[in-house]
Amino acid sequence: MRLSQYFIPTLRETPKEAQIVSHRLMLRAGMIQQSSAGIYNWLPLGLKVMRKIEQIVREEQNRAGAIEVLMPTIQPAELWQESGRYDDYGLEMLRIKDRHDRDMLFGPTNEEQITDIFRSHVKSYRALPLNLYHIQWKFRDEVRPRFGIMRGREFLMKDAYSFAIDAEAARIEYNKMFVSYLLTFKRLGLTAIPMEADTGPIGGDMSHEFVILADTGESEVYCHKDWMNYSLDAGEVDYNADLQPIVDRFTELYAVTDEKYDAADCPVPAENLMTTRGIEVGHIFYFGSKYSTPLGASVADETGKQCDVHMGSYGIGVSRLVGGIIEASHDDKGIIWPQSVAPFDAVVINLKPGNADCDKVSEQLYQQLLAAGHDVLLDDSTDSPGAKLNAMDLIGIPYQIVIGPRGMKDGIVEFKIRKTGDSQEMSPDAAGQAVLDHLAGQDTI
Ligand code: 5CA
Repeated sequence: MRLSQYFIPTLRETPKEAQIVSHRLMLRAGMIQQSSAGIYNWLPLGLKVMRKIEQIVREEQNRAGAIEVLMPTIQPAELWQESGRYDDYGLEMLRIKDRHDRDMLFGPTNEEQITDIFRSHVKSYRALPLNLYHIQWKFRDEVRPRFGIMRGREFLMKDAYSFAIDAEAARIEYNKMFVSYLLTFKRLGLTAIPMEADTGPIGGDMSHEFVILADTGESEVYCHKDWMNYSLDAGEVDYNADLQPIVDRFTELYAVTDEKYDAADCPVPAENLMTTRGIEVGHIFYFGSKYSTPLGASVADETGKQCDVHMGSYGIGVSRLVGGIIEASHDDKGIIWPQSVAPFDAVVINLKPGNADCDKVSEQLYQQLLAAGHDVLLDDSTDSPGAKLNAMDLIGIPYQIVIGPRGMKDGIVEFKIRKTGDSQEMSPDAAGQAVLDHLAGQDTI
């Protein structure tokens, strides 16, 4: 992509309304623009990152055996009246009337809708277990939308719903999602800690919040400091095997959100306890037959007896993650994208468009990286060199090749790694190769 033909409306000034770094940087990098309180336009760069996150989430859901569907954003009120949540959900639910005066709503979550799909089609235990998910916009009329897309009113969520014949089979489904979340967040360059949490309006008696640590997080969290050394490799996971040992390993260390914290019975001595703030990027729930009983989602078991199915639901805040990753990975110059979600793999910065040597070498490098299958940005804009370099540091593409007239006299360009700031002068060929080598290494931050 040539910057001169693209749309990245960066801002020089720091927007006053933005209180946290990810919101400031997203506005300054031209990723989003507010439409109304808690509702945002996604501009090209923001959309690209969100789509990459969405794709990683999708791949990991599929790998864990969940099956993608797409439910509508607008749901009929009747389903929520059946479950009893139509009144309970209160002012957070955006209620709409259609032209026939029918009560509709913009879905804040989809337990009822998915249970309706299930009860219409599944009648026997033989079809179980089943896990269906979608990635769809939600609306919650939050009292205090804030921090940009981190607590929006409209936001993109991946929500999966599992159906199983009994509590034991449901736990197996819960464990698959638990483990897939660890792998998903790792691919996004994040350490997300599963914490015991309250279930809120979704309900149920077992739940874990997946929290990334950041000073600007909304909730206070308490966890054992050894947590930071825990990590799971994809190679360790076999979704057909018993995942309980992995879940046990990742729940044996103390980690709770503030609603569950009680200083009096905290088992971790003060010197080993981290009290910090966190951002909830995912939340998983097991709630048995809370929805299947009122909505009549039952199947015949092996003996022919009708049983209400045991359900769980599993959310990931896809749009929130864009901000969450920035909170976890930035410096005073701007964003530092992990390679897995970077809006472009690399940028070729031509400091002096119009200079024949700079144009020729920039174009060659751009074409070489494109031909190797990479998504590359060519900065061919006519801003001053200083403004260009600042803007590219701000938007945080992992690798830069900088081509300027001074270097061109000696046949050299600069290869720079955004994360470390390391830069080296070298021939254009060597710089092209350096980018290819780094991209092949799949560095994650
Ligand atoms: N039905 C369940 C699981 S599918 C559910 O709705 N869970 S939730 O309420 O915890 O939301 C799932 C995830 O969506 C949260 O972990 C969070 O990452 C994200 N999320 C929730 N509210 C917002 C919001 N207002 N803005 C951005 N992301 C949000």
